[in-house]
Amino acid sequence: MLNFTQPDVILPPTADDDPRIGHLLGTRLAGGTAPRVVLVGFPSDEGVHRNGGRVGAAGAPDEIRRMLFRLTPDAERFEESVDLLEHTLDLGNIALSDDVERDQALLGEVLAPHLATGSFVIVLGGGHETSFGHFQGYASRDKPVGILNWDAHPDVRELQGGLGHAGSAFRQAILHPSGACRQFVAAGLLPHVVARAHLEFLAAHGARFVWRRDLSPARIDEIYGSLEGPSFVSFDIDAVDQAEAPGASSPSVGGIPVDLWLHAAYRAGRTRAVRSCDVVEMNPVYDRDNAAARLAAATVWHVLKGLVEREI
Ligand SMILES: [Mn+2]
Repeated sequence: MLNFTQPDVILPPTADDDPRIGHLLGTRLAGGTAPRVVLVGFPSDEGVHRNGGRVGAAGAPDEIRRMLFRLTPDAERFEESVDLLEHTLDLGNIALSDDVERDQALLGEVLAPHLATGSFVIVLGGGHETSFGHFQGYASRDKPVGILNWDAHPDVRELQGGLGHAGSAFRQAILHPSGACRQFVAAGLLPHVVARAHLEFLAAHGARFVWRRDLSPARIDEIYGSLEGPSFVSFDIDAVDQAEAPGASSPSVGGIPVDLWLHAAYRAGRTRAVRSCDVVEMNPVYDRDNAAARLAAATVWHVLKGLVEREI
């Protein structure tokens, strides 16, 4: 049974000559036509708990919305940006059970029909267990998919007692019996927080990784250019340096600077192969002055900017 809760977010002030995103979303959706973009919250952190991390990411979807709804449409491409927002459907947050496997299957069920009709899907997580549910939106319909994960860690850790968690999402996708995961790239890795065994796992499965120190705008473009087919992109906020994203389940020092991160978000929207994305591991409990929530909101904003500029 699918259940959604409506976001608990007070809309910001708005004005005709200074409209804000929260007032534009979904205002021109017509019955029978697929939304151009679908937003959905996955308020889960049980996978973080299982992984021994700091819980709190379950509160992220509404904190991200709170910051996103205050932003303006893209001032550089105003009309097109407004049009995209007016055709964006916010489904709210999926009502979860804290049974991670069941919740992930539920997320897959919610996403599959939207992915099938060609809406661009943006999932607001949740811990990184969000991404295995996201993957099921493809795998449950036998749709092969590539995955690009922006993260300090590759998240291919072993299961614990046969159970998945926030650190195992991509091991589960890569080993999934459907074979639906046909490409995996982890980008932004930090050698001081990555187990060598996980790099060996990637190599053994034909997956690629890129260290954070090797990233530049050109390298990021090249990574997007290497996507071989329909793909989803995962944005783990812990890939960004802790100074700029203090509200993360598992923060890291030496992470990606904000300008490169937002470029990666923009390219996700711009790149035709990319069909969906998720923003995960934002943790409001540890955030300072909403810095990580604002960063997560700006991540979504840059994906939307890229969508406006996407060449069809
Ligand atoms: Mn992660």
